[in-house]
Amino acid sequence: MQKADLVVVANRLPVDRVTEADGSETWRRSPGGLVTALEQVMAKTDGAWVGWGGKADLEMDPFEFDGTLLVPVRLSAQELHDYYEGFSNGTIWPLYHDVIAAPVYRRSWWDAYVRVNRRFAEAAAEAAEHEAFVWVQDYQLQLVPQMLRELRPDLTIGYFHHIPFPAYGLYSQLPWRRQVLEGLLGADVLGFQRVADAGNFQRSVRRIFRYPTRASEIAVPTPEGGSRSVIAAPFPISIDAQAFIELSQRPEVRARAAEIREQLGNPDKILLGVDRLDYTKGIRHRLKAFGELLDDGKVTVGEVTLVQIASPSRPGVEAYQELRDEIELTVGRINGDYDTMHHTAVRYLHQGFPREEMVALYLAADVMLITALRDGMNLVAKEYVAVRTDNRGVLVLSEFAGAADELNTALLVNPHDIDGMKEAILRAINMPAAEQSRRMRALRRKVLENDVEAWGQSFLRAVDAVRRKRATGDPIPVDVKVKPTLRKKPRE
Ligand code: GDG
Repeated sequence: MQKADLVVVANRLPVDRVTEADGSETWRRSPGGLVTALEQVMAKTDGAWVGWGGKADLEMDPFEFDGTLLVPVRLSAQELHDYYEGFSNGTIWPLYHDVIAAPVYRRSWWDAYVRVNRRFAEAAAEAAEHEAFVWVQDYQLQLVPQMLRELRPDLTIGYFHHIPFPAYGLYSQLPWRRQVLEGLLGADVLGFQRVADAGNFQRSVRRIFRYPTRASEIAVPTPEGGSRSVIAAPFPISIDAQAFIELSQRPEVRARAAEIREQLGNPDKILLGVDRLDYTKGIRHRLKAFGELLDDGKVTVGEVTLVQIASPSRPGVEAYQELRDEIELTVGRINGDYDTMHHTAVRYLHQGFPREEMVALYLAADVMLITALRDGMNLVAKEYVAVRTDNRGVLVLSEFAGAADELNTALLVNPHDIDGMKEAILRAINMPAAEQSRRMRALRRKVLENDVEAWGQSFLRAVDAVRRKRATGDPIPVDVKVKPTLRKKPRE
């Protein structure tokens, strides 16, 4: 097999298997944010991507796609149940999102997680050139860094954590808390979304292992009796802002935005929510606030419509099935009480859409509602801001989304405070154009400056610094050690 200088390891390959009209099966680039985020990094070098192909028991040799070597990892249906739906999405996801839902601790899930992580590590070890850089992505693969280091000590290893890292008081619930930290500490650079996530991680390392830390540098003992520098720092992820702007300028997308308004019966104000159907996103809290505003007569159907896109997610996990039922019951009640023949209170769509349609929705929406109870970053917030080139529109943003650290001129809300959220929604609906513009300008500046390319570059700069230190003993520069990309103070 050909070897790569840069290997990305992620739960999923960046492609989806699709059936053509003639019945044949091919691959198509998947629309996900991670794909676009890493595309630019991959384009510059001989890259390989290790991941699951999206179908149980798919046994396939590595193959080339758009200049990248794709290395499929085989997972059985049972492994998907235990490693993916079980340990990743039934244990780690709720625990790391501050136990919004109760995490389930099951030893058979953990065993599968270890086994599958080893398989990913072995595939990455196989694909990597001598002294290559391997970039592991996210919570499904927390053990891969250390497993990989044992297999291939010559590699430089990065890990990016897309979701929050919880405070020690919660993290310590995890029966395998030592093993998971050991797994992560196999990396040279650990990237988190927020200052607070990197801080929580470091505190867990100090509490459990007592390893010394200085700014973002952790001294991890080596088997030889020395120590190794690991950087654990915030690198807030972003979007390809220019690509979103470009889409938003297309005449057909703009025409579609106007058509959406028309089809909704030309309400004065359109509120929009776009989320994977997930209990972390605060969809129920948002509906509660909106429903009460209708009850109070503060908003009227026909004048205001809420469009809620809830893209289908993790249908095999029980908590998601229950959430879907609850949301659909609530939407049904609100609409039953308030709809007219001409207008709906909530236009709810449990569907996925092409990116063009998403951008048209962002353009059509006067107010974007992001009310996550906990969210690593929330790219939807950044996408909405990027396409508002006329500086109009209002972003209502939960302070519990990582994006709030940067996008602090949004209307920040605590989604648990329903009255506060109602006030913010009313304020957004009635905000004068000059204030919209002032806030949106500041938001757009942040998103355009800190785009996904800047994110990738700042991570790779930290990787280079660790490499240099290893090769020449040069100390890690201060700008890498201390909050590499965020300029403002942390908000705990
Ligand atoms: C995780 C973390 C972190 C959604 N529905 C459709 C669609 N989307 C796109 C959005 C956006 C992406 O999916 C969702 O990203 P988010 O960041 O909002 O949320 P998660 O999926 O939970 O992502 C999160 C992220 O990783 C990155 O690190 O920010 O905190 O939870 O790009 O536009 N795209 C299309 N159709 C849909 O129906 N085309």
